[in-house]
Amino acid sequence: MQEIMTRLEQVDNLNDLERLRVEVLGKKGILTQQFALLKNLEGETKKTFAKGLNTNKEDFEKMLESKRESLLKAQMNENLAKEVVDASLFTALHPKSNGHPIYQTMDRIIDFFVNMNFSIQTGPLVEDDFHNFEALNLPVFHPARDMQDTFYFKDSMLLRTHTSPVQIRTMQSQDIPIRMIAPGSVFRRDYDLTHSPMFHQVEGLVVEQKDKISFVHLKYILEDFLHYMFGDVKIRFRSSFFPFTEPSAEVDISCVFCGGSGCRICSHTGWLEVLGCGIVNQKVFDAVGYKDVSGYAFGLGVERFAMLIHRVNDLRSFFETDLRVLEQF
Ligand code: 2U9
Repeated sequence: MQEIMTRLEQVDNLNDLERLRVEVLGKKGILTQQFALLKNLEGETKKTFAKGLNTNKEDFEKMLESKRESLLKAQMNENLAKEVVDASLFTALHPKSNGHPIYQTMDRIIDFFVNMNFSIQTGPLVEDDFHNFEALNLPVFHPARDMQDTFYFKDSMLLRTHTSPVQIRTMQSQDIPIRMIAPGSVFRRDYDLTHSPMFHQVEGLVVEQKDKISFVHLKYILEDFLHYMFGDVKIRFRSSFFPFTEPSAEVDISCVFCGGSGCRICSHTGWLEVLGCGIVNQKVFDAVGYKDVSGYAFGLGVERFAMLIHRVNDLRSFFETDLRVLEQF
């Protein structure tokens, strides 16, 4: 028995432990065979022998169990060491993102208007003809519809070509005063250095009682906004035309590349166009059932802003998801 206990002590894996258990306690095991001998004995001899055997069995089983436990523990530790996860590895290989340059720009634009007490409104990307065109004074045969090439679905639904339908929906569901911006993606059939079929706009709308809004309010907020975005630039308002505003203007800043002296990027004019705006056309208010109100509106393309801020000359580099490009922002 001493020899068995010594061997048990030396076992260093679970397989050998099970083999030794069978060798001792199995059907033909050493102890099992000794227990079988009891039937040939009688009286005191049998009692003494049985007692000795039981003690041996108990000792063996006790030690077997504690050995099994320590071997299991060792094996678990070994497995844990092999499966260890280095939680610092991911961050080391993937530095924290600054966010996509388009969204960085969009966030900065939104920050300005939120500080100016504008609310943020959103709406569906798939729109109907009324909200995207009709209500904005672009009726079915209006030539202005040709200004934008539109993605149409079979059932006369379309991908919104501007975020303006959000303003229409907001006016349909809320009363004045309205003081909102609509940031989001829009879709037009266009693709070149400065046009992408999907791009982002931020449009704004302020509506109050009749005669409470004039071009001065619009001019003040847009000048403040453009200085916030581009720093110390010159700003000029140029008369223009949009079906949804009357009067309308386009807004230029002095060229951020040449400082206004004229270069290839500003076509030697010294000016860059960055915004469109105007006093909301009365026909738009008629379409949503607003009476005795006045308002101003503006719109801008976020990609154009990001290109000017980061001095990128091909807008497609924003959408090619090339980390070597995106990591530079
Ligand atoms: C309502 C009433 C008026 C939004 C406006 C512009 C002028 C404009 C362009 C800028 C660059 C579109 O992304 S771009 O190509 N936008 O020039 N947008 S006024 O006027 C509205 C909108 C909604 C109900």
